[in-house]
Amino acid sequence: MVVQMGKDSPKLFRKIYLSVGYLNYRIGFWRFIMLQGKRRIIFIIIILIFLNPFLLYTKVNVEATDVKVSTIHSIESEKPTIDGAIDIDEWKEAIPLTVTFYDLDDQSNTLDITVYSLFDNSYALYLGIVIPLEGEILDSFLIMFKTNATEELVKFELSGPELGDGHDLKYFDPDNNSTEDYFIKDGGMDEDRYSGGTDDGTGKCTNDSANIYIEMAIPFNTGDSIGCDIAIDYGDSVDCFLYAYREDTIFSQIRIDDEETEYCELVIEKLEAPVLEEISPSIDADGNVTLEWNNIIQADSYNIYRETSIITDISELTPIVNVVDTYYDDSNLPNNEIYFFVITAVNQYSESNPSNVGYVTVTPPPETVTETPPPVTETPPPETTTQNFTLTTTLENGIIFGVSALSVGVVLTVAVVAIRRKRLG
Ligand SMILES: [Ca+2]
Ligand SMILES: [Ca+2]
Ligand SMILES: [Ca+2]
Repeated sequence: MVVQMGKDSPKLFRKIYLSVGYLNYRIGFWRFIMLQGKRRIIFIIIILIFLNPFLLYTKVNVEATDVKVSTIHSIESEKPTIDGAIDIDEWKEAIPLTVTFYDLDDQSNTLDITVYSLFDNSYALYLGIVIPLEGEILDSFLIMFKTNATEELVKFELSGPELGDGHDLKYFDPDNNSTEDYFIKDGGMDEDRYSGGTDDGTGKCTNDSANIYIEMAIPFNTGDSIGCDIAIDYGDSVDCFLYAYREDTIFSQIRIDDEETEYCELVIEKLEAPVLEEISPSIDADGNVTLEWNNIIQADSYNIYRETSIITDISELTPIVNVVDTYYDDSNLPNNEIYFFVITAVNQYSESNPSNVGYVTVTPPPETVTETPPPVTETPPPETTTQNFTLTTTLENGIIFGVSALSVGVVLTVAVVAIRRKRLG
């Protein structure tokens, strides 16, 4: 079932059909194939004339018209009660963001709404919306999430802006005081539950004389592959485009004069997991090791987990210690074990995913044999003398050598050889 948005004002988001020029182009193409020579050239000219609207059509489709203007920081918190009352206590962690809406017909007429966002550990996203009423009645509030990466949030067609196909859309209806789950199909809104999907998300509103207050809860991931729902996780972000019908006025993030669409990036600000540095040395001899990791901006402290088997899940583990610094000296670890460590970042609301696993082997150093070194006897260097003197010796054959003291060893050897030769002879 395709539903037109607003009461009876479908002019903004009505389905556009292909231009006449485009159809002419398609027909002309086949004719062109069958033509020859001069008639073909004439036909090219005719086709170019007909193509003109098509070229315009193409041009407006390829231009980037989505412009990010702000970030909705979704903060981890306790779950707010979705009753339409934006209670200060339940939304105290949220960071209020002002989003400017522009009257589609008179862009100088703007409306500033306030957006809050939280999430909790049940994988649900919460939105708090405050829309000034200024004496009027809100007909609907809509938030469209970009769930088709290849489609712009809003396209500017010849007939005007049109929602991009395949995006998830949560529609808040004050009359029924409920949220309905849609997606964009052929430029129109199609309800998930009528297209084989499931109706996901809840919402409630209250109002006073000044504002309407809306609270919505949206699952991170519905598993609904037909209704084009968001599928996000901690740390993810998703682009979204907001708009509202207040009485007969369409207020949206569309900048009609510039053919642009402002949008917000919504970030699920889950605490980032620290990165544990490699433990050095990886074989430790004294059982004292130092762990170091990076600083996580939103963390108040860090949990340290240590096990003697590899850590794949910390849900059943108890940290050995919680520290505020980005290092820890673990000491007196018993010998002959491998120790595995992971670190998590912690703040008031949450604990990050575990870091990478660091490990160290603690083993005593090999026994050292204490050998007694031999006594060192220092021999004083021989005195060198420069005084020459003559050694005279008388050998058996009567040869007399006269040598200097510096060459006496050589000469004595020569002398012995001489004696042996004499005996052999
Ligand atoms: Ca509430
Ligand atoms: Ca759905
Ligand atoms: Ca949907």
